[in-house]
Parts: sequence; structure tokens; C-alpha cells
Amino acid sequence: MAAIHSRRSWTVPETAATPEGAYLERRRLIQGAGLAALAACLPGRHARAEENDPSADLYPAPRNPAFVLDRDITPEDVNATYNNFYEFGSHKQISDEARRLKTRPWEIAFDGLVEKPFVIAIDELLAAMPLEERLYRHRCVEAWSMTVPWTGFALSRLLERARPLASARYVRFETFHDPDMGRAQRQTWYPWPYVEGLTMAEAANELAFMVTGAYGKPMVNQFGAPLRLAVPWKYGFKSIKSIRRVSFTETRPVSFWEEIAPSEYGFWANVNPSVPHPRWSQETERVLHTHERVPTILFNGYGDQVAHLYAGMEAEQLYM
Ligand SMILES: Nc1nc2c(c(=O)[nH]1)N[C@H]1C(S)=C(S)[C@@H](COP(=O)(O)O)O[C@H]1N2
Ligand SMILES: [Mo]
Repeated sequence: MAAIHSRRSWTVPETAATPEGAYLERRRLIQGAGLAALAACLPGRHARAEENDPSADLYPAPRNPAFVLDRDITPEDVNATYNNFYEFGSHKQISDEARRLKTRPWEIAFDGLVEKPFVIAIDELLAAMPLEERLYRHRCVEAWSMTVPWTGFALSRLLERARPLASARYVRFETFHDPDMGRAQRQTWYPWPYVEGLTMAEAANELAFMVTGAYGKPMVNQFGAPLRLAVPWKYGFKSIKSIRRVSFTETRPVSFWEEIAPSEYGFWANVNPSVPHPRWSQETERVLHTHERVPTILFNGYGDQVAHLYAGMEAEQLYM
């Protein structure tokens, strides 16, 4: 991610930044002679996290055929070793560090404008929700993209359970704040914890998905276990990971990236190839596993489902 000009390498777009170079270099190394053994053990190492997961029996969940795609699924090992999760470091290779994320016990608090605030343990929530698999596109604001088989449940189901008041206009999500676990949270210049938000209408949209698993298993830590959001028509930073708190508010929440750089990362952040980021074009995206550049599509291809949410809102900065 890129934010403030005066700060180190993460100030440049992903396509020009060192992490991609480091990633390619690492894959070359792994593929190289003598290191084949390392490559062979990588998937196992990343799979280990979910072995003891108490929800493992819930997977795989049936695939919902309404959410299939025209693109190949990003291979799991590629996706699981190229992540944005700033709590564990401001680069893409955080998967090892993310093993420090302790996903049990894990409670999620519901508060703000609700009939009655409550806290629920993740396994109780999982038992109450009908899990399904959906193939989703994901477009990062840094202009790379991937395709993932997420497992989870519609955010609208969670809203039913939370019982927000009619006065609620926004839903605000908050990640953990624990600098012993997410050691990059010791970087005090970031406005921790990571926060994101949606309007109630966006949250109620069929596409808004609460993710609990990926690739037919409980999610590995680096994907944002045990509960993350997926709003595939918006830039990836809206899809907040490792959610601990869900609040209903009357005023618009200020999200993590909006707080850091409001002229670059807004509240709406809907994907639009014809609205450039202030420092780079959004016309194309790099497909994570093929390295191919392909055109970016308005609302990341989900316009039929979501364009109506923004009718008459031209005065808003809908696309950044
Ligand atoms: N808590 C938290 N959530 C987060 C982030 C983060 O740094 N912290 N990064 C966001 C960004 S910029 C992207 S592109 C996606 C990346 O998801 P992935 O690592 O599963 O590809 O997570 C989003 N959610
Ligand atoms: Mo992103």
C-alpha cells in the first residue's frame, strides 16, 4: 500500500515497489536447484495453521453457483504468500509473522446503535451461520488482483443477528489491537486498530460477504482469520481482516487508510478504471499468479449487483 511520500518504500505503488521484486526473487530461489525441498514443504507449513481449528468440520461448504467467475482461481500457495496485513508488517511476505495471530479464543463484540449490545465467540457464530463457498475477484488499490474461493456467510445474515436500530446509517468494523501479537502495531505512527466501514445499504447487499474460510478450509491466518470482510466491488483495503468489533453508527466511520491519507484512500473506494489514484493509473491490474496485465472493470465487474447503490450520489468521491 502506498500512503505518505516521506516514508520509505511503501510510499510507491505496489507495481513499482520492492516487495514484488522480492517476491519474484524468492520464487526464483525456491524454484532453483537445491532448494526444491524448501518449496515442497511450503504448502504444508502454511496449511498447519488450520489443522487444530475447531471449525474444520464445517468445510468444505457447498459452492453457491450464483458466484462463479470467468477467471482462474489464484493458486493457494501464491495467495497465501502475498498478503497485505499491516499488523504483521508493511510488505507482502507476512505469512510467517502472521502465525503469531491467535484465533482462539476469539470474540466479536456488537455495539453502538443496536437493540442490545452483545459479544459472541467465533465458534458459536459459525455454528449459527449457513456456510457457503463463493468465487470472488479481489482488486487491490495497488493494481494487482486475484481470484479466491472464499467460504463464509452473507453480511446480511449477521445484520439480522445484530439487530441494528433504524437510526443506524453505517456499520464500522474494527480489527484487534495487540502489539504483542501483531508486532507491526508497535509502529505507533499508524492509526491502529485497522478500521473499515460501509453504509447500511452496502452492508445489506447480497455481495457483502463475511469470510471464515478459503480454499475449502478454515482460513489461514494471513487471510484475516477467523473472520474477515469481502466487498469485491471495492478496492481491497475495504475488506478488513480479523474482525473483533462491529459497531453501528450514525456518523460515517473514518477508516485506517482514510485517516492516513484522505486524498488517496476514501470511504467509498469503488473500483473504477477511469478514475486514477492520485499517483498511478487504475486502468489495468496485474493478475497475481499469471503476472498478466488485464483491463480493470468498473465495480470490478459487479456493477449489475451494486451500481444502483450509488444512484444520485455523483457529488461523492465514489471511486477512491
Ligand atoms: N486488518 C487488516 N485488514 C486488511 C489489511 C490490513 O493491512 N489489515 N489490508 C487490506 C488490503 S490493502 C488488501 S488488498 C487485502 C489483502 O487481502 P489478502 O492478503 O487476503 O490478499 O486485505 C485488506 N484488509
Ligand atoms: Mo490492497
